[in-house]
Amino acid sequence: LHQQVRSAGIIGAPFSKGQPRAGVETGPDQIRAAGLLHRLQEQGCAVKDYGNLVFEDVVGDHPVGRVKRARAVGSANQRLSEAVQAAKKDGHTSVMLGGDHSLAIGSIHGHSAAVGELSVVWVDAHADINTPLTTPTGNIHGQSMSYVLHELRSKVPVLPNFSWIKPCVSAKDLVYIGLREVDPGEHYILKLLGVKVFSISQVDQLGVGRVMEETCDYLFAKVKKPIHLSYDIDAIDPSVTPATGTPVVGGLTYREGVYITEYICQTGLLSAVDMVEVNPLRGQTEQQVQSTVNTAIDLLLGCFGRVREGYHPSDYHLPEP
Ligand code: 6HN
Ligand code: MN
Ligand code: MN
Repeated sequence: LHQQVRSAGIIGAPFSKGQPRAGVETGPDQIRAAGLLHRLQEQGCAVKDYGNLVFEDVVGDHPVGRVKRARAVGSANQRLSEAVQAAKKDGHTSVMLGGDHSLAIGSIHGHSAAVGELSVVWVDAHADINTPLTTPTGNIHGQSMSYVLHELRSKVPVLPNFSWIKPCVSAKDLVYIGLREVDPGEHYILKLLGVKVFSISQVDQLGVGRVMEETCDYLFAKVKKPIHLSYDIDAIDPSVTPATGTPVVGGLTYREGVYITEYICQTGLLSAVDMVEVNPLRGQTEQQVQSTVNTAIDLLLGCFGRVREGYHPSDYHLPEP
């Protein structure tokens, strides 16, 4: 039925302070309530649920330059980093349910602390690579990659509660898929560092099949490193996943989005995944919320071996009349 035994270590991260919109902190519970654990088990995946992290309130978290709520984001991510390290040490593929995308800082940091050098596949409408000095909004969910990239170390001031973060990803080990709303400072950084980007325009040009082939050819050119898949639900078109804080028209189709997860899964190198920015309060109807949450689940099922062609058990016998 399944080529290899997979196991998912689920970490709920009900955190929203990397951006201003309430509701994204309910993502982990909504995704669980819609049946994620049962659906994973049904497809033969072992599951360990570590529950939800508890994040302490930070008083006096006033802006640092333009950056909002740095202290809360720094301490939440430190806690998350430890949780991801524990899940990796227990032998699981780490699954971080967000929460906003600032959580990628701790998730990537913890993953790298546990396994060493990583490849990062970042699927998003946005590049989330503003520095604290280029950010147009001050929201840290738009800056996550800048804190973990070696190459940006000298461009990123150390914020309060961020001193534990050690850059741990090289620009050559990062691939973006689905970008369609990139700020000028971010675009400059991507060109400066020569980051591999498959914008939504390249998905149109090449098709998702070639995008994934080229993604893996590029990442595996030298050595095969464990993959960190950071999946922002706003990568998918808002007609499918409207319940998110920063929707951008013209996104990946449901099928393209799922194909990315199937392809990454079959590399056998998926070691940690983030599913972030599901915000039930941003849905205008129950149907919009359900469509967003169910798509997040289908993306995670794809990460753990679900294939759309179907299955049969290896001992299947055709009934004789
Ligand atoms: N996300 N580029 C914008 C900013 O505020 O820096 C939007 C970021 C969106 C972040 O969707 O995870
Ligand atoms: Mn985004
Ligand atoms: Mn994002």
